[in-house]
Amino acid sequence: ETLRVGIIGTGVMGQDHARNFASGIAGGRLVAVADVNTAAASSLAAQAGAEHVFSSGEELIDSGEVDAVIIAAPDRFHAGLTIRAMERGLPVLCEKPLAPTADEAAGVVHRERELGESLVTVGFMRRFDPGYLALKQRLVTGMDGALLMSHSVHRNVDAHPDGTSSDTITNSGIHEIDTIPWLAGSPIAHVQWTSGKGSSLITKRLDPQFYLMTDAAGVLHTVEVQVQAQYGYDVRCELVCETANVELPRVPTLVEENPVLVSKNLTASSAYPADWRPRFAAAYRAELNAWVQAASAKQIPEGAATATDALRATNVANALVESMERGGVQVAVPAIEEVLG
Ligand code: ISE
Repeated sequence: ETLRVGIIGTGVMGQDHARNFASGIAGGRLVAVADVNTAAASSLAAQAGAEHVFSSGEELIDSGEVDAVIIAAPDRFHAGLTIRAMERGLPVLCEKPLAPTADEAAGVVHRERELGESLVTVGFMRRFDPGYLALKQRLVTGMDGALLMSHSVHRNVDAHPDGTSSDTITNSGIHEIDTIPWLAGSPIAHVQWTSGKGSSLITKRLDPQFYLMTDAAGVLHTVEVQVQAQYGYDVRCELVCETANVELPRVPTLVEENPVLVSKNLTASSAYPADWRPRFAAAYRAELNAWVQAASAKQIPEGAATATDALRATNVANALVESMERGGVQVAVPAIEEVLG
């Protein structure tokens, strides 16, 4: 039986998931789209062949027309919509982050525990990226000795215009914050935020930012996040192990539309993607396929981020925000049991 899916939100990610459904996802069909901007919802629904249009996420969730929901509304609506879908017994794929604050994310985990059913998958798609998966598989074998350090770089072409310095952490850096402990197999225990000279091209946030994070095993992880890098979408990750150094290939070679390096006129060149969609296209497709399969059985895909994983990530992100607000002091990450109260 085909899973009837509804998408809430018609921004970049709502559109991207709809496009993936239109190109065929086994076992699932997009049947409904919701957005307060009903014109945008109607036009996406028409493009994707979805028959129902709603002017709010709540109406879509309550409609009885969907078996499962993708939440791609702005971050501040994620937790409330997720709880509503859970209460209706609908499996959810909520875009990251589950919430900008650990308190809101904890609210979702509380409700999930009360309801006694885990129906929430959080869209940390890097967990489905072939490159990150290969890093993880290699670490698990132990063939390179112990992990000693990791270095990550996360650069966007330009930032969401209204974003703040905290949003850089809770919306962008949150990817590394989720991926690093997933790779290392150890939770982040201490964090420290720092920055130096900022770009004059962006006024609302400090950019770039730099994070030092230590996991429970004492491994040091460095993260640079720059949301106004201009030159291209660029995500790097390097693992420093005892007997080897393992890293993701540089981005241009991974862009599906332009997988070659061209040398011409005394110049070597290759295209960077303008944003995350081409870079993580394979990850998004794999994530959606796995989620549709799992949601049909009211499950969460193996390896995907659960609500508790997402709470853990937001909890670390909030500790980084605290470090930033306190002038870059080191902050101990509170245990999530503490946050859950
Ligand atoms: C965006 O929401 C994403 O999730 C992208 O992967 C990330 O690179 C970007 O910084 C975020 O704003």
